[in-house]
Amino acid sequence: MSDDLQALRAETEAALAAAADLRALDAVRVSVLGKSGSLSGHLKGLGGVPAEQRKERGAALNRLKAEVEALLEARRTALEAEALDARLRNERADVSLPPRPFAPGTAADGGIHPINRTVEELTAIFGAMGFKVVEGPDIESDWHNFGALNIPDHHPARQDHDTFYLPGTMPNGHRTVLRTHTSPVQIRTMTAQEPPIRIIVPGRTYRADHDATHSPMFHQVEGLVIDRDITLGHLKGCLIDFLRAFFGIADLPVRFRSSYFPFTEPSMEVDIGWNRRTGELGAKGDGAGDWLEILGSGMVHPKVLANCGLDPREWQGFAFGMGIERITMLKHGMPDLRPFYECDLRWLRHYASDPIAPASLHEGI
Ligand code: 2NL
Repeated sequence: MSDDLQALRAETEAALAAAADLRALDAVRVSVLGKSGSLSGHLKGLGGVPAEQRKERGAALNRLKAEVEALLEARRTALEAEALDARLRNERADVSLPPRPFAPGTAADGGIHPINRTVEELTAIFGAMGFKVVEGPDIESDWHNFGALNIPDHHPARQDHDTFYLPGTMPNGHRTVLRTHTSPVQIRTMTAQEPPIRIIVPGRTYRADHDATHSPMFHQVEGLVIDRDITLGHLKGCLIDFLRAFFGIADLPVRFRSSYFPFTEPSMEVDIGWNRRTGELGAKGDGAGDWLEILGSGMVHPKVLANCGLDPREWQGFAFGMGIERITMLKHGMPDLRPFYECDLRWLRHYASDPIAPASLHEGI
């Protein structure tokens, strides 16, 4: 390469190294490769080069041009990375900013729906006991919803549940239903993973029923514990602790009453103490004390375990289920379930909870 081109390359390299930001870099590009740039000047001057040197000179200029373009690109990449590093160092979210003020006269400017609040509370309480949350599909096969749970084809429970059957079948021939409880998610969990299992399953469920205390879409939470040595004692301790934490009443009376479900044996319904006259939950005292049914539970039926591929001689456990609307209504003294889904802003503002204060055990829920 001729001396003048070597000098041009050295100058360009020095200018590139000195370019401290992308604007300076662009100025270097224009001064070398721009219309009246130094390299462009040499290219234009090719016509005046003696014919025998022109070919070689032209090739050298083109090589230099490619070299300069590569150097520019490399410097650009380096400067962009530096600029990003600097932004990441300097830009921080200001977490001290105050929240948006509530609209005058309202309890909350966007709040947590009481159903979701109850799910948050359940998750906090059972989470502290080592349970994990699992979810599953609303549209289920009748095997996961009924068959695996020891509810055979013509069992009255299939009618009791007022099931919404959907048109068509699954590829394996099973009928499709809107799940009538969240148990199919536990069936899927037991089928898919080895015990120990300790899960709660909150979610939407569907039954063809509609009045002041029933909605065709409602919410349930079920729990499942499977291990080698789980007993009825574990079931009772777990549910007593849960009910007292959820209702915030340390001495809430809890009663276990024998019952029947096809998927548990033995089965027990669980009642809590309340005052029928005032609707108040808690210890009985003034003679108006009564029991209120709150949830269902039992030891998982050996047939259900076997249906999920678990050997009932090796594994056992307990399960329970309850309605989320029902426990939410009881906790807050709500008389009617329909407003949960009516989106009346006055009702929502009254019952919504603060989105910035999530449920936690520290609040004594
Ligand atoms: C109720 C009763 C209950 C269960 C749900 C369950 C699930 C599996 C196996 C065994 Cl996979 N049991 N769930 C057990 C007992 C009662 O719910 O009254 N719910 C509102």
